[in-house]
Amino acid sequence: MAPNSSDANGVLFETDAATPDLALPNTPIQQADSYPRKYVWRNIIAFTYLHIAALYGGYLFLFSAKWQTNVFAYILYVMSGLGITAGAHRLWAHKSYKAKWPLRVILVIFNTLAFQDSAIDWARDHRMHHKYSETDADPHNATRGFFFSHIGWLLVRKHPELKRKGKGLDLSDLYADPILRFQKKYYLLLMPIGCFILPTIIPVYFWGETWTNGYFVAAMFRYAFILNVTWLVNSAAHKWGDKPYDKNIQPSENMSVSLFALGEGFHNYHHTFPWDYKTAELGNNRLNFTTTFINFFAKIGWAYDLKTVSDEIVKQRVNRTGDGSHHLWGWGDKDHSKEEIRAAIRINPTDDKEE
Ligand code: ST9
Ligand code: ZN
Ligand code: ZN
Repeated sequence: MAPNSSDANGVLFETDAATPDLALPNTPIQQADSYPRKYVWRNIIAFTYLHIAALYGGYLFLFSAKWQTNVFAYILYVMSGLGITAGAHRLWAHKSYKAKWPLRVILVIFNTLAFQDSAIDWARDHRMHHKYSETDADPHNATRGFFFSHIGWLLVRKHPELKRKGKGLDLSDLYADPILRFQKKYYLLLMPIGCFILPTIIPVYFWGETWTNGYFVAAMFRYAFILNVTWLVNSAAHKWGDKPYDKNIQPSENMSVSLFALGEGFHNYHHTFPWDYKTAELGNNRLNFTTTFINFFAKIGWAYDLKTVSDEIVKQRVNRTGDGSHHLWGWGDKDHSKEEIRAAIRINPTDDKEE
C-alpha cells in the first residue's frame, strides 16, 4: 500500500501531502467500531504492579532517598526521554532529520533505557498512529476514550484492522540500520539491564544508597513516570488544548504535556506537519528541550538534513484549517496589512510610531 493511499486519514511524510499547504485531499474522518477487547492478563498484572511500586517509589523519592539518587533518577528521565523523543519519534518514526552513527548509538542506548519496546516496533506503531489517526488502525485510537489511549491499548490485543493495514507499512529504512536491528535482536537482554538492573545497582555502589531506594526510585518510579508522560501525549494531548493548525483533527496544543514531555505536547502542529524535526513552530523552543538537543548535534555535524515547514506554509494552513487560536499573525505582525491596521478601531493607541 502506498503511503498516500486513499484510506489514510493523516499525513505521515511530506510526500503524502496533496494540497499546497501540505494536507490530505479530504477532511479526515475519525471513528472506531466496537470490537470485543481481548485482555492480556500478563500486561494487566505487570502494569498494576509497576504502578503500585512506582507510588511507593514516589514516596521514597520525597522522604527517604539520597539526593544523589533523586538527581540520578532525573538524569535517567531526561536520557530515556530523549531516546523516545529525539530517537524513536523524531528520527526513526518520522525521519524528520538524519543522524550519523555516533548519535544513533547514543539515541539507541537512551531508547533502551526507556523500555518502550524496540525503536523499530515503536516507530511501526507510531507510523500507524499518524497514518490512520483515531481509527481502528491507530494503536491508541483516542476515540475509544482517555483510558484506552493512555494505557488501555497496552492491555488488550491489537485491532485486526491495525494488523491488516499495518502490512502495507514501509519499514525498510528502519530495518536497513544495523544499529536498530541489533537493538531489536538483543532487546530482551539489553532492556532489563538498561531500564531496571543498572538504575538499581548504580546508586547502591556509587553513593551507598539502599537497594530498596535504588529499585523503587531510580527504576520503578522513574520508569512509570516517563511512561505516563509519554502516554499523556496520546491521551491528554489528543483531548485538551487549542487547534491553531487544523481544527478537523483531535490532537491539540497542550502546554502542560510539553513541559514534561521534552517538547512533545504541541500535538496539533505535530499531526499537521509530522516531519518537522521541531514538532512545533520555528522560534518556539520554549518547553522543547528535544529541539535544543537536536540543534546541538546539528552544530557539531552529527545531526543533519533537519526538515522544517516554512512560515508561509504554516500561515496558509493556519488560515485555512486553524481554529483561530494561533498566537502569531496578531496585531502588528510583519504580515499584518497596512489597510487592515488603518481600518481598525483603536482605543487610546500609544504604540504606533512606525505608522
Ligand atoms: C509503551 C509504548 O509504553 C508507548 C508508546 C507511546 C507512543 C506515544 C506517541 C506520542 C508522540 C511522541 C511523544 C513522546 C514523548 C516522550 C516523553 C518522554 C519524557 N504495524 O504487538 P503485537 C502485527 S511500551 C504492522 O504483539 P498483539 C505484526 O505482524 C511499554 N503490523 O500485537 C506483529 O508481529 P511481529 C512496555 C503490526 O498480539 C503482530 O501483529 N511494553 C503492528 O495484539 C503481533 O503484534 C509493553 O508493555 C503495526 N503497528 O499484542 C509491551 N502491530 O511483532 C506492550 C502489530 O512479530 N505490548 N502488528 O512483527 C504488548 O504486550 C503487545 O503489543 C499488545 C498487543 C498486548 C499491546
Ligand atoms: Zn498523536
Ligand atoms: Zn509523531
